Amino acid sequence: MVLTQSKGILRIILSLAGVSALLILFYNFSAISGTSIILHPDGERFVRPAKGGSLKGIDPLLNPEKGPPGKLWAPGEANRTAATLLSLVRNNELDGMLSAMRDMERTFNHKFNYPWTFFNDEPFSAEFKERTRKETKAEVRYEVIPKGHWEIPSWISKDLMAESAEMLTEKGVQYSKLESYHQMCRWNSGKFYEHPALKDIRWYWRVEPKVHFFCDVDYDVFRYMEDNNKTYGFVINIYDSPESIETLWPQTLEFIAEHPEYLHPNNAIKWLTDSRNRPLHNDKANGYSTCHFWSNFEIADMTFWRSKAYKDYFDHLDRAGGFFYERWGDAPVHSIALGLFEDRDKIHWCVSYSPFFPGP
Ligand SMILES: Nc1nc2c(ncn2[C@@H]2O[C@H](COP(=O)(O)OP(=O)(O)OP(=O)(O)O)[C@@H](O)[C@H]2O)c(=O)[nH]1
Ligand SMILES: *[C@@H]1O[C@H](CO)[C@@H](O)[C@H](O)[C@H]1NC(C)=O
Ligand SMILES: *[C@@H]1O[C@H](CO)[C@@H](O)[C@H](O)[C@H]1NC(C)=O
Repeated sequence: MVLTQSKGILRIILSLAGVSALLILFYNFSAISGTSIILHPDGERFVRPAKGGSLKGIDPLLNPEKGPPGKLWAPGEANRTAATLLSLVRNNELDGMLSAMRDMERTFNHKFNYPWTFFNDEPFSAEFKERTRKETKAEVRYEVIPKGHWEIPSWISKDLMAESAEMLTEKGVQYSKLESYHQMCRWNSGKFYEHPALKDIRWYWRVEPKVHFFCDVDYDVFRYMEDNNKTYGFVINIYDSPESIETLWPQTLEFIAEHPEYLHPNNAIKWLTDSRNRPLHNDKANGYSTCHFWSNFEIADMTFWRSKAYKDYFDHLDRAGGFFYERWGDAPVHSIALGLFEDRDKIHWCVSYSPFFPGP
């Protein structure tokens, strides 16, 4: 993402889900035969590595450290922006959270001291608070999610939900029967930025339990985003399980038909609707490539989520019910909204430093 260059990017990617991310990457790059071009949301085309995109033989750690171009603010050089490190986490994920915090503090935050904001659908335990607080010099806040933001909305039919979960499970959609997973996806899609604790905060960096950050980041990443007018930073995009979002794109088209004014003239619809790389995905998802920014890592400007366009879009999706009758994830929802309603030049991937994607 922003923070970096090949080295940082790859380390973060590798760390995001450790070996599983690696496998997914490997799968993505090696499974597609024929085409050697992929589309990036900023509209550029990137050529796959000559060897077919295998990770073999590429050691990102040997590449020299470079930052993104432009002025980078070192620790102490400028005031902090209105930003927070943000985690939705359960009490029983304390160990994973501590390890993620240690990495984040060691590589970045001990130099900048951005506050941490922890969210939970139930109160944090004394142990959780005590032990997480010890990992940072920065301010730490523990917030309970209001019931109105978390509970399954009144217009959702529990019977229909249970039936749908059966069908989704048959189709192999992970977590279909886990109600809280649906609630988590909905909250991450359209609710978190409305929490009163974030009222005066513009930027967040999502940190999930058990993620790793290996690379030192010596400049203020949030300020970089702000100075360069970026809305969203990501490290990787991957294909979703089309079975989990069969009506997401049709619902989106319905919304656009009602609100053509929200489409940004410099949007990334070609990336969203690409059917060359994964024709079957596009087909099963009814016109959406299913390619999405993996939201386990994201740095974003909440001004975008708080805009009228996004709010109307989220409300439309929420009414349609797919967070519960299907298993719409926050990642495809965020990605589609950014791809349609935001200037694609404001979506930031430090791809030019990545050895995977030598420039065209
Ligand atoms: N407090 C709370 N946090 C949750 C709940 N469900 C998920 N989370 C958090 O939300 C984040 C994502 O949840 P995961 O279950 O890991 O979802 P995921 O990342 O799609 O799943 P995997 O990649 O398969 O691990 C994690 O940080 C969890 O701690 C919940 O019911 N309550
Ligand atoms: C930080 O903010 C304070 C108070 O607003 C201001 O006086 C100071 O000049 C700022 N420092 C920098 C380095 O911008
Ligand atoms: C960011 O946007 C502002 C306001 O539109 C503009 O003045 C500035 O030049 C932009 N900065 C960059 C780096 O594009």
